[in-house]
Amino acid sequence: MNITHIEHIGIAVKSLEKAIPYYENILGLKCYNVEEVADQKVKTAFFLVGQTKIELLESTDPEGAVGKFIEKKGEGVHHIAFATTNVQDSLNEAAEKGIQLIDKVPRKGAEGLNIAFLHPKSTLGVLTELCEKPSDK
Ligand code: CMX
Repeated sequence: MNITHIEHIGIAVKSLEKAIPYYENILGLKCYNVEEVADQKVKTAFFLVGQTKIELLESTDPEGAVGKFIEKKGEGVHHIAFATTNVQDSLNEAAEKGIQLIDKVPRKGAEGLNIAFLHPKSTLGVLTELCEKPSDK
């Protein structure tokens, strides 16, 4: 699949306003970007830890993926995102190996990345995102 590193860990929170101070004041990280991703029905906040980001996710719609997740499971780790050199190739490979895809083709995610998700029912319960910087191609 050509996975290079963990791009980010997505964490569902009820409120960015309440969650950001924990990451800044207790963990000592700096929130460097807050961005709404309308397509995904979330508002996101990013922190950099080495090469990996923490992405906090606040739902903007109770019927969205994060809204439903918080309603069912509460706050917590929502997904892991792996950086790959080519998301479409990785999706094709996963599909060939019998993994259920949520996205058959990449779409635009936060920070301009090309992203796609694998279904948690075929990835041992972990919602898995594959992502790629457009310039990586
Ligand atoms: N991790 C693990 N399991 C999850 C999950 C998650 N994040 N979200 C849902 N599930 C499980 C549920 O617990 C449920 O399991 P059971 O059937 O055993 O109860 C099952 O998946 C179905 O869940 P659901 O609440 O009925 O939700 P849907 O089937 O409508 O959608 C999913 C589930 C994964 C297809 C949907 O959340 C999705 O498309 N996710 C990808 C997009 C996304 O998460 N976007 C937000 C982040 C965007 C960003 O990072 O910018």
